[in-house]
Amino acid sequence: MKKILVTGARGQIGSELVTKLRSQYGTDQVIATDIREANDEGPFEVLDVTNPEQFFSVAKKYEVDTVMHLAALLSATAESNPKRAWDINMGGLMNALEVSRELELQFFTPSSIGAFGPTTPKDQTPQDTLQRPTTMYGVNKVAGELLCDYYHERFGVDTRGVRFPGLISYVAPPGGGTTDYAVEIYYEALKQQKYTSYIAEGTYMDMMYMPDALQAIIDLMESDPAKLVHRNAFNIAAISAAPEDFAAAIQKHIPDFQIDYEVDPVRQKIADSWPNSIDATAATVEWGFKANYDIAAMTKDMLEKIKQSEPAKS
Ligand code: VAH
Repeated sequence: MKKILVTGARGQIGSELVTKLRSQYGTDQVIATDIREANDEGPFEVLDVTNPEQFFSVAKKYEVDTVMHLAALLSATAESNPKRAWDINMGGLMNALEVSRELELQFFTPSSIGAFGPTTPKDQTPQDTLQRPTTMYGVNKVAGELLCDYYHERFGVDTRGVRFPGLISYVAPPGGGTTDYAVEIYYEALKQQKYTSYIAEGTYMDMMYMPDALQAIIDLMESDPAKLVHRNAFNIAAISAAPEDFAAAIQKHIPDFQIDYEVDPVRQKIADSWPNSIDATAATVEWGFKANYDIAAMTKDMLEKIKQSEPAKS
């Protein structure tokens, strides 16, 4: 029976991943951890992933067999404090890998389209290609991909991971990401029928609805390891879109919705360094990856779910 420790459990991915894992494997089989205390219906521990002793003792206490390591600073926050980002993103990852090695645990951590840079082919970015990111977040992601490969080759740790696009969800808002606009736009559309985008018109990035992201994690972790040629950095993709594409999808439900632009140069520079779209063939061939939500289906569901969760405000 799987017993899973999740770090960053109060984050955008973690908050929904814990719920989905508990529905699949049982509440007591999933230990949620985060740097901040939480009221949680299942097992929860405060865990600072940069503290190796604390990390080891929590994993040992619950006798977990899997670590899903999500605790990290995202791209925009990392650019504002690169040294702290290195310490958390790389120090935390090393501790997670060391615990997984010592306790012989299966391991998942996400990479990102942020692992690519301005010299990477921008359209249908290949699975194996040039990776020279120009952000601290991207440096962390490339180094993380290589470190996870190393722990598999050198120590036999069953490490696995995907390169996530920008993730869109309605449960826990993202914090400090470049793609956060694609979440904010839905809330603003319902609140005031308009949104001022900090990312310029015509800026394409790969995006994905959270349900597809969560299913991808479970499918990869349950897949036959003998079929995995790549392990820690599978490109996965669903929706290549620019701000005006979100606006057009929203206008099908809120005809008066308007978008305008006040570009944030820092986050625009990050977005411009990332691909317009990525090729997910390897994930489909090696473990059957498939996205179910396109921008129309995601928009319909996002607007409905936000209305249900915030009836008074929207
Ligand atoms: C960010 N949402 O914007 C994250 C993600 C691909 C983007 O890594 O930093």
